[in-house]
Amino acid sequence: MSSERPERLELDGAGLKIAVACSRFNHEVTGRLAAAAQATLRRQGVDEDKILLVECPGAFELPLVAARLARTGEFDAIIALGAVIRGETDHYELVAKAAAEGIARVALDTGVPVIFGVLAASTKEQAEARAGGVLGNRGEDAALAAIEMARLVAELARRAR
Ligand code: INI
Repeated sequence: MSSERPERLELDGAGLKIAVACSRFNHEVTGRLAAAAQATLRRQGVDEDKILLVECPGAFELPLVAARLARTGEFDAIIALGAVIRGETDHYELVAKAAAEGIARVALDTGVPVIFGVLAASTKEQAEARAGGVLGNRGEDAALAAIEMARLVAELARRAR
């Protein structure tokens, strides 16, 4: 667990339904993000059968997958996981920007929390450090953020009634 934000261990996932959208590009990294996200959801009380894992080719495709999942109306939150690693070209920048902007847009357009769990790193080593290495696992952070946002959005909707 990284120390970038305070831990919310009391977060209760019971009764929530959460989708994990995970891109396969750099799968050695994204597989670890997805495993940690799913394990954290279960640890926080989300039922195994209320967790849906969906894979897609790369981080660029995550916004569309998240949008489709959000529009089913079935999920309390969606976790988008990917790893964008700088290569020799500007492709990295384009993919990272499209993923970040697209994921933010899906959340705002649908009202369903979509958690940004896409690592952007200069090297594979940097990405690995954040996928179960010395800097924690962003998949775990993303799962906690998903539960927190699912609860918060539900509470805000109740208050608005
Ligand atoms: N996709 C990633 O998830 N990470 C990367 O680092 C990456 N790079 O660097 O190319 C990447 N490219 C593929 C992209 O996400 C799409 O899958 C592809 O362009 C097809 O639309």
